Amino acid sequence: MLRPQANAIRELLSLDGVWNFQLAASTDFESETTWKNVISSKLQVPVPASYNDVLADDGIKDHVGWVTYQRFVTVPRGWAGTRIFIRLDAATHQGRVYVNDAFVTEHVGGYTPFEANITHLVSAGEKVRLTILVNNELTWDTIPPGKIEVLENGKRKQNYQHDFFNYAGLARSVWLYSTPELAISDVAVTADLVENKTGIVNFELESSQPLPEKRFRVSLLDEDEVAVAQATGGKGQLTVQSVTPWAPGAAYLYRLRVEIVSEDAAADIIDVYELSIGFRSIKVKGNKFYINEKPFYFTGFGKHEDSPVRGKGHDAAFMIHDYRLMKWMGANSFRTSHYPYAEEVLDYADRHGVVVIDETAAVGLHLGINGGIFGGKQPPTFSPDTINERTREAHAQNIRELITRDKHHPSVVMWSLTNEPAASEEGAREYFEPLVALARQLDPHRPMCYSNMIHSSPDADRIADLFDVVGINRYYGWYTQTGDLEAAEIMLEKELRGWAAKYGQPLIITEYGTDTVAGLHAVGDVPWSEEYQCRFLDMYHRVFDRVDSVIGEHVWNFADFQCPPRIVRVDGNKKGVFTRDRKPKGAVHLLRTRWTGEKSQT
Ligand code: BDP
Repeated sequence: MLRPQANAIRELLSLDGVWNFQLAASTDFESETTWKNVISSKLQVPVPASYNDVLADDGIKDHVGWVTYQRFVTVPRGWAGTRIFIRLDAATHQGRVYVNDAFVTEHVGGYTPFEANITHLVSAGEKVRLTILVNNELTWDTIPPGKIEVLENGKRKQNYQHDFFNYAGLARSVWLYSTPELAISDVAVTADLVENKTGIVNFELESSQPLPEKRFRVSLLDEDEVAVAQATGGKGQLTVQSVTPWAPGAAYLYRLRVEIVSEDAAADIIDVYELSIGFRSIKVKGNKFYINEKPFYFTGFGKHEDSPVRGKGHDAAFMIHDYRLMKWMGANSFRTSHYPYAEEVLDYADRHGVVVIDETAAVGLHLGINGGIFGGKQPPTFSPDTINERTREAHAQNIRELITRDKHHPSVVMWSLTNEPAASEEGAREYFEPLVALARQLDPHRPMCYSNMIHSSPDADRIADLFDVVGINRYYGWYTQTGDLEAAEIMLEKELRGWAAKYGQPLIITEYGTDTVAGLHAVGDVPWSEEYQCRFLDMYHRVFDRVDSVIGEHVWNFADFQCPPRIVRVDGNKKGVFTRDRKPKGAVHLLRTRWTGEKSQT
């Protein structure tokens, strides 16, 4: 599936804006008439945005089940004779699409795109009714998993193990687009950097109808629009002897231009599609991570797609602001914790040389993590009644969709297949082994990692050796040894040395941080104060600098973010070094000094 684009041949119509909205009454789609009715404009919501916080209504915010989005759109008159598609960049967590009265497609998985050819259902110049049903339910069959509980008052409540609010709806763009009848339907491409100077592109094209080789034309353009390599055919290789590499902080992008030309292979272009690529090499060797043959040390954050009012709605202003703040602090990288982010986020990282660890939505595969949710003794995580084969199939689908979607981005240097699973429980290895194998088959080039939690000590963990890099989320000095950084320092160092000794892989600290209330100051080690956050980070940095296998540090979190109501959270998780509206806490200056070497004004 190709991401839609507008160019001389293809057209793209954004359906972002205000849609009519209502809670859906039923899940019985055979008899349900929700999508056949015209929905009133009494309630309206913006797209892209999570709907939860926008309407200031708890009944909507906490609704468990389906909601309906609807709008009318006129198919452009000039699209006669083209193929017409509807594409959703995401529907969280399940979407069903209808054009007028006809069901078109459905998709489960809240953070990856899907589309459908609707040419047979619409005519150019015609006004059509688009209805999108979106479901926010999480079950043992979904990634992330969850469980719905029916309360005493009959209300349905969504429970889940992960620590961020279950925002839902159409948080990314919706598009109509056109392609010619005879079109490029897929472009698989890899870009390798050999010996730090030769660029090799392998490509494989698919078209909507079988075509002779001579009808495909491929060229590679540099940033000055100069064609540096060309080929004919649907499958092949381009070699560029001396390329400008893509490097962290020094991005250089080439454009792969793919064309279908007319039958006589003359200048007539029937279809064209362009993709940005970059040449860089990645390697894990010993306990180091190399980009373009140089050891790379990750500095940055675990992030969230989260902002006030719009929830997980993609917002270009917040995105660019976050990137600028990270650059100012000397952060060279981040992890898309805990799900695939909007594709625009990766485009920006490609363009600006930011390094990305790209994570699946497999978070919360650990039933022991949230004591209390299910009451009493926790059930085992991996069992036929909890995380089971169907969960694993959903996880596999998420891996397939993530890798297919993001494989061509030079900014993505590693896949993170899961966050904080029950890696020390029985069944963990059986669950993960085939998933790691699948990911390696889909992308034999990039390293794989996962982020583990405190229960998975080097002795207890059953899966770390399946991965190339071990991601470590640790909170000594916060959840344990609270307020005692001296004791925490000993524990942290002991554990990191344990990991280094056991497998010899590189270790990246994918989470460390403290909840911090902006403006709370204290002398001494007082948890929740800005000073404590600084002293905690400082202590961790001392330890990282002493352990050779540590190849990076991602503070948890870039900014405060919203969570479900819980007594350990005060209007959300406050571990950001920025507040939710991106005001700095004291820790940003400490990090800036460490990561840039410059003293920042406090
Ligand atoms: C880890 C999770 C992360 C949480 C964080 C925390 O990976 O999602 O927000 O801890 O507790 O367990 O703040």
